[in-house]
Parts: sequence; C-alpha cells; structure tokens
Amino acid sequence: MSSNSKLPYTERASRHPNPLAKKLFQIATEKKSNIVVSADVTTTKELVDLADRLGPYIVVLKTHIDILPDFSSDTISQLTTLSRKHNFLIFEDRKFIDIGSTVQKQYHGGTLRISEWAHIVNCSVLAGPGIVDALSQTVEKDDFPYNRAERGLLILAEMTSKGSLATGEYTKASVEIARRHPGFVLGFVSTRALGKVTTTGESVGAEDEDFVVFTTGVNLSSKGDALGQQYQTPESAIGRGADFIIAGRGIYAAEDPVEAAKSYQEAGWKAYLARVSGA
Ligand code: 5BU
Repeated sequence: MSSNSKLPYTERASRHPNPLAKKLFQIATEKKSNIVVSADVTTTKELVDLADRLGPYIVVLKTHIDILPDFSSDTISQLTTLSRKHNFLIFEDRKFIDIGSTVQKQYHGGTLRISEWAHIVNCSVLAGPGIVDALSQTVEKDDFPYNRAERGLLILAEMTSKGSLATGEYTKASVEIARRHPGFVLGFVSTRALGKVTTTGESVGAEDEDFVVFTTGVNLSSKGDALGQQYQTPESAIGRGADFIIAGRGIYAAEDPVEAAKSYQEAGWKAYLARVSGA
C-alpha cells in the first residue's frame, strides 16, 4: 500500500497539488462516502433517474455514454445539472486507446462531446505516452472552453477481468507516465495503490506524489460474472489501497438501488476509517 493511503482524505485534500483530486477528497469528506456508481444502464431516463436517486450517496457517477442509444444534448444537460445539485463528479469510462491525434478528436468534440461534461476520463497507455500528452494538451490549450481545473485523467494501470494483460511492465510504465503529468493525471484505475513506496517495489516518486486510486470490480454479494469479471468487497479493495470504489450491478441492479448504495457507502466508509486509524 502507498504511504498516502494511511492519510485521511482531509489531509490529502489540503496538500494535494491537483485541484480535481482536492475536490474529490473534499466531496468524499463532506458526504462521508468513497463510492463511485457505475451507472451502466441503457436509456437516458434510467441514467438520469439513477443519478438523481443515488446522487446524495456518491462521490462520482461513472458512465459509459456510448451505451445510450438515445444520447443527446439533453442527456448532457440533465447529468450536469444533477452533478451540481448533488455535488458529484462525472467520470466517463471511455478508455481511450489510440494515437494522440485520434484521441484528441474522440475526447474534444465528436458525437459525444466528452470534454464538455466529463470531469474525469481514463486511458490505456498501451500505445505509449503520447496518448497522455495528447489529452493533456487538449485541456491546456488557450482556447479550451471548459474549466480545466475540473478536468483530469486516470490511467488504466490494471484491469479486473480474468486473464488481464495489464500487468507487470505495462503497470510500471503507467506509473512512470503518470509522473510526467501531475497537473492532469489524478492517478489510476487499478486494483491496488501504485506509486510512491509500494509493497511491490515500484520506484519511489516525488515527496508530494499522491496518486488517487479507483478500483472497479467491487461487489458485496457476488464473486464474479460469466464473462470474466472478478469481484472483491469494499473492505478488501480499500485494504489494498483503493481510495474510491466503483460498483455497478451490485448497486444499480439491486432490488432497491438506494438501499444498496447506502450499504456500499457504509461499508466503504468503515473500511476507510479502519485504514486511516491503522486498525
Ligand atoms: P460491475 O457491474 O460492477 O461489474 O461494473 C463494473 C464497471 O467497471 C463496468 O462499467 C466496467 O466497464 C468497469 N470496469 C471494470 O469492471 N473493470 C476494469 O478493470 C475497468 C473498468 Br478499467
């Protein structure tokens, strides 16, 4: 686990150099939540309804906007309004993975207009460091029309699916590339803390390095699905260094998604408190 994992979110918020990471930790503290809901429903109405009902309990709403056949400007405006109403950030799990020039067009403009409404996006570094340069340059351009302090990137350093090839040298390279972009890269989607001093012995980063870790594949009642997904509990994910835990079907497919969100919130917060108290 990284040495930062033991620090309370308030402390990480106050010393973090990245404004969006600061905001994440502030929202988490205010709401006593480290929950990200993966809202993988397939109509705008269901997505908006879920965002409104679960908004009070979550820090981030994670979307796969390209699974909505009825996506339109209305989807964007309703999500943006709810993000302000309930104080959560929006993470589009787009997993950019192409040459820099292409991802710039996929991120900024295009059909989905991701840079307009997604505070957080993610990418794989399979194609090398240029993808991160490309996305960060888009945001840093003088004519970028949105608030660049509210735009950030997570590098997909590991995946939860069975047989994932995002391991070893790939994961190490993810950490090295992240270090080159402290203003834009928030951290990782990974199954454990990465960077600084870790139990797996990656190189030691700068003194103030504090990558934020998002962990997917969290479920309180299932071990996996028939298509290779592998689950762990909130307690286990947070014990391995997750700062924010991402749950999809465990919440939105539950009989009562609001009650489920509250259970995940409680379990996630309890595990976080145990971690920072050293228990
Ligand atoms: P689930 O219903 O909790 O299994 O949904 C998991 C979500 O997280 C889903 O949107 C996936 O696309 C996403 N995901 C994942 O499951 N595993 C990964 O390694 C990454 C993303 Br990266």
